[in-house]
Amino acid sequence: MRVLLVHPADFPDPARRPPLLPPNQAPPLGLAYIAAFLRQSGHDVAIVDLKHSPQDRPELQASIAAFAPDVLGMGLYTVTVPVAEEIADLCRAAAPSCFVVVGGPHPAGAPEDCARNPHFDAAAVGEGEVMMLDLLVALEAGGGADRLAAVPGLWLCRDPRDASSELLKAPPRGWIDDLDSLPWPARDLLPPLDSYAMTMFQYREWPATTIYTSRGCPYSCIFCERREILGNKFRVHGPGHVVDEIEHLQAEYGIREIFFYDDTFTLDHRRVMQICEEILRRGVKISWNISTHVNTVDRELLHAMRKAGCWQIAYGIETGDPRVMQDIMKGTDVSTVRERITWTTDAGIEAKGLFMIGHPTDTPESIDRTIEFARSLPIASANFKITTPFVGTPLRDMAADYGELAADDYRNYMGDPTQAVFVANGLTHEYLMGVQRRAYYRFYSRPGRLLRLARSMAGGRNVSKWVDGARIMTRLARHQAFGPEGGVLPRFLEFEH
Ligand code: B12
Ligand code: SF4
Repeated sequence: MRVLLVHPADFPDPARRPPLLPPNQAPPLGLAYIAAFLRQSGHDVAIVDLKHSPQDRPELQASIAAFAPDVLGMGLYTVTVPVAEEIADLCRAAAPSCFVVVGGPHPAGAPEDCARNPHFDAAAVGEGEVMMLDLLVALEAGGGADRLAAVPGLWLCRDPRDASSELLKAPPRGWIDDLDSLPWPARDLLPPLDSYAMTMFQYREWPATTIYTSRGCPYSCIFCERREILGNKFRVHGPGHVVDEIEHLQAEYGIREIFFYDDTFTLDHRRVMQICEEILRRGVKISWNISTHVNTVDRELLHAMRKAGCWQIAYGIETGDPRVMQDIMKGTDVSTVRERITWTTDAGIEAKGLFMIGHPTDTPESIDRTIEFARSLPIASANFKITTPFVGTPLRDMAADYGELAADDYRNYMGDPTQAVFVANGLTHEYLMGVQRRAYYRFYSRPGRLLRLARSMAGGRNVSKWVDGARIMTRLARHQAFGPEGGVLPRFLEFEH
């Protein structure tokens, strides 16, 4: 069958001001994994990454018509639901018999919402590789609501265009245990990897790209949707497979830096030690950085990681207030955070702090504590996100009891303080906007940190990073002087992940 996988993003809007920074793009690895798996079974697959390569409506409709897909699969975020509805309609106009299925973060948290959406034929809950293959087999056998509803993980309405018709829920799909049985993501179906913009804080060497070496997270942070998306059972690619993938990326794409996008890369200490040993044993020269939870690192591991090329760890810290830390069930405490970050910098690795503002039990005082805690830590960089209650999270269920939840417009799920979806009792939109700016100014007002920021912009041996840095500084200066918002530093520093 002919399968078109689309990573939706807003259509180009000439009236909208270009962002200060190119948005973090990062290849859609989930779609690339699905594509590789389907291709292995003989299906004809293409990927359109609209986040990377925007197309306007007529252009997209023409490319869909040219490919003539039997199935359109889209990976949906909450914020991309409205545009995905438009894409589904364009697809029907171009290829009327095409079956439209949506999967990824939003359907994982809100399966009924997506299954009842008359723009889509079905919603997929869980990992897409085997599920899509099962779906293609069911469609090849003639489709029909009952046959499709036997595909584990699939939700649909008996009449897909009638939201009030019977909702059919297939049994849940189990998680893929043996990740090494999956082929590498079909990066060859994506635009060239070195044309993907990453934020300059995510790499030291260029070209850089992302790898996902584990799935699932056993922690229970109330704001996080990861468990709905990939489960709470931690599953991994083996060390040999990970280093093979690094070597493959070096050989095929000239990659010199890897960002391990795993949620908790260091959860399995032994595996990470083995990855480091394998990198050294094979003499692989690669610069890399990761994200993880503070509890999962120790001194030995950090030293081994440094030796194998790791230069930065982004830690989800979320708050500096001990009470809020408990309320959000982060599974750690502020003294452990400080200890592990000190160990990290002692090992010669830079630490980055990921914080959130506007937790349900946040107050102006607890937010001040977060800002001061961030300032006091030996971290080189930080970001301060506005808390967003995604559907499917415990936070979403409790949000209305703790503040004002304006949840209806999915376009607002960008974490932008001007359109905050959730404002905790005692806070306001204006306060959130002001305090986020203050957080950035306070954090970066230390000369050492400003210097580090300037160093990030300077590219070392990377000419493209120098060019980017210069362009951004020019834009910053222009906006700072003439822009309507005044302080644009926060917007500039609010990298995406
Ligand atoms: C990498 C990443 C990005 C990248 C790449 C996006 C991509 N599509 O891969 C970039 C930087 C572009 C990005 C941007 C944003 N992101 Co992001 N991102 C992630 C991150 C860290 C990892 C995703 C990943 O690669 N996973 C690994 C692969 C293997 O898994 P997967 O993508 O989930 O895919 C599997 C299944 O979900 C499923 N599946 C996925 N798609 C489909 C489609 C079909 C048809 C089927 C059947 C199955 C299926 O099968 C796949 C393989 O098993 C996640 C966190 C997380 N762990 O999920 C956040 C996350 C997905 N992002 C999030 C958000 C909010 C955003 C932004 C809105 C941030 C912002 N403020 O700008 C933007 C919006 C993007 C846009 N399109 O406009 C949220 C989404 C929550 C939600 N419900 O909306 C997450 C969950 C982080 C969070 N806050 O908790 N992101
Ligand atoms: S540790 Fe990270 S990935 Fe795991 S539940 Fe918490 S925020 Fe989500």
